[in-house]
Amino acid sequence: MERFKALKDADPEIFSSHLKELDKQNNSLHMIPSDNIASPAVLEALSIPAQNRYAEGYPGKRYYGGQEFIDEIETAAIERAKKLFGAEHVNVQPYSGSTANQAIYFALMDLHDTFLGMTLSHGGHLTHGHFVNFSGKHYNAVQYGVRKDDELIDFDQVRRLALENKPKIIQAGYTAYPRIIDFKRFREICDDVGAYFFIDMSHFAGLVAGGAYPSPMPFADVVMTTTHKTLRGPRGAIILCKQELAEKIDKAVFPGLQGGPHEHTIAAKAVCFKEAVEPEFKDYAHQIVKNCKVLENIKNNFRLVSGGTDSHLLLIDLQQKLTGKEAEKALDESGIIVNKNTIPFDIRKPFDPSGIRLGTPTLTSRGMKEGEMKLVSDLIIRVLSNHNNAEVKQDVRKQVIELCAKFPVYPELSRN
Ligand code: DSN
Repeated sequence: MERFKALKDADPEIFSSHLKELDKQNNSLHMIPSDNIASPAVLEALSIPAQNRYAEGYPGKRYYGGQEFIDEIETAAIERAKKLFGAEHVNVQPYSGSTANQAIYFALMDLHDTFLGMTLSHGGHLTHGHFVNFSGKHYNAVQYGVRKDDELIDFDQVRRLALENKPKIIQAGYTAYPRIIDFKRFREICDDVGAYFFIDMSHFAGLVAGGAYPSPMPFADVVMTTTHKTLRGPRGAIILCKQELAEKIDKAVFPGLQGGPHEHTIAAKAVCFKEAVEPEFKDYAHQIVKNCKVLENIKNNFRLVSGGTDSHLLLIDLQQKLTGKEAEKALDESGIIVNKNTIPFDIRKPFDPSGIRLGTPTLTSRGMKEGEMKLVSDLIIRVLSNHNNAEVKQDVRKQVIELCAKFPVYPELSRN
């Protein structure tokens, strides 16, 4: 059967947008570090008819009948995630990282309780306590950051804020921190003040699964990860925790926050966990980091926050030679997709900050290695150094298309 034939016939408008997006993914270098390319098996799982069912509750304890096969799917996802990460308990129902984080706070704190999280502009996330987000409005979110001199986590500040504020939770795990996090130091501070240690490993979970980044599991009380970033599964999230917190976490997810679980997405999560124990996934995870290390070349022309990377992402300080917004636009015009990003102690505003964030998960999933990354870093430097030069951008665009043609995205998908 022709792929997406029913969609093409029923809704040519959406089908056409889908084809254009597929072409964009194929003909550009996607370097937003939270993006990736899910496998065809994950995409297929997302379209199975399990999507038709309501299944409030958990396997064996549902509020609706006829759930034996839905239970099979969810139990497989739970068991596979437990094995993959060495977790005592896993909840696979969260719709997204934001609702998963909300569930964790809901489970472990009362309204207006205090927690410590990293400030957004130093690499945190809105749900780590930003004042515009529920996490900053419903709780007393005390924010820590990185040191000015080396842009690494300021553990003296974390300890001081923890002692002063006696938080219920200390949160670590970020969206724009290129370095390895010292989980042990956080654990020690948590123990000193009697706080739960919560790690949001969304960005690096695939690296953990593949052994390319230390596992937070031995140190954490609760860990959350989205399943679509380096883990390369469907959009969604899971919560992993110690058995003693299992009931609190499960009750917070359902009935606390969510309704019917998205069982087709849970099936796709199960597929992703199966893929992530394969030897090829280890190679992929290590290759992500190796590829990112090659991009450190960029530091010959632009300053890298913290001087480089140990992970899948880099943060470039454009040093006022151009703004983040200008850089994002110039790279986009050249076929390289990145996102503007604040840098620690940024003097500019988030909508046009001083930096850009980029990473290697998507290019690694396409099969690119160190040789291609050297070319990619040269192209990025060329565009950033000539961001107003249309000829340069056109030439880079041509080179990007040539490179992309060698590493097609979903070649098996019909374009008719
Ligand atoms: N929006 C994600 C990111 O880009 O890092 C975090 O949720």
